[in-house]
Amino acid sequence: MLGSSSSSSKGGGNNNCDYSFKILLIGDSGVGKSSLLVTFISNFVHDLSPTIGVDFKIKMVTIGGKRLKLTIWDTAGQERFGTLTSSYYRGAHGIILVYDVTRRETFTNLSEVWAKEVELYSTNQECIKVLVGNKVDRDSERAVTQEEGMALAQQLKCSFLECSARTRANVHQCFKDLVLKILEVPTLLEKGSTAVKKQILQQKQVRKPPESNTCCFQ
Ligand SMILES: Nc1nc2c(ncn2[C@@H]2O[C@H](COP(=O)(O)OP(=O)(O)OP(=O)(O)O)[C@@H](O)[C@H]2O)c(=O)[nH]1
Ligand SMILES: [Mg+2]
Repeated sequence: MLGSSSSSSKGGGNNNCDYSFKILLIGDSGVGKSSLLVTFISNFVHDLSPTIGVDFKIKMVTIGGKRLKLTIWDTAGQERFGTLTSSYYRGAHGIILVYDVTRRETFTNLSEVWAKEVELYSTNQECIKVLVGNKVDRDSERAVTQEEGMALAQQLKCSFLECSARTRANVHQCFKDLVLKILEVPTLLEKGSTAVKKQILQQKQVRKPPESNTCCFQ
């Protein structure tokens, strides 16, 4: 179960956690990526302006006795950011692919644009993906059925959830499912382990040649 959690915005080191996971939100502009993030971080629902560039927020959660630091990256759906694209995806442990259930093109773009980008740039082969249909509170305007969402999730080999950042329905569930799945994958766990990262850092420091004052122009 997703235990007691506290949230903070930018910053925060890795010292107080067992694992540090990088999670990405992707999808077309206006599907509700930033709204989902704000709802998850602060339970606060309000109208947001389109994201400019890339933003991230940090949330600390305790799950199964492990302290986790989630760094959740949010990017503007309307602009591509060229050379930055690969660094956005690099090292991600989990990716949330979001579409708007009332706008069909946001659903087709997930398979035609976003999923291809994930394949191209994702560096963790076993990275966990969740497909999320947002804005289910506007059910009368629905343009994508739940069955279609489930079929795409099967095709993309990921889990599927419908939610609403407006009513908060299923928002926590979506992040919780993702984190629980990440915790089941040993290679992702190892990559997210702060203890392993500290060890690697220490080994690097040991290997560093001692500083010398002697002149080498001899
Ligand atoms: N009715 C409803 N409106 C929502 C929901 N989620 C987001 N919105 C609204 O949809 C609009 C776009 O939401 P954002 O969170 O800014 O969308 P985004 O995906 O971050 O967009 P970009 O930053 O441009 O990529 C805002 O007016 C939100 O208030 C939802 O679940 N239901
Ligand atoms: Mg946004």
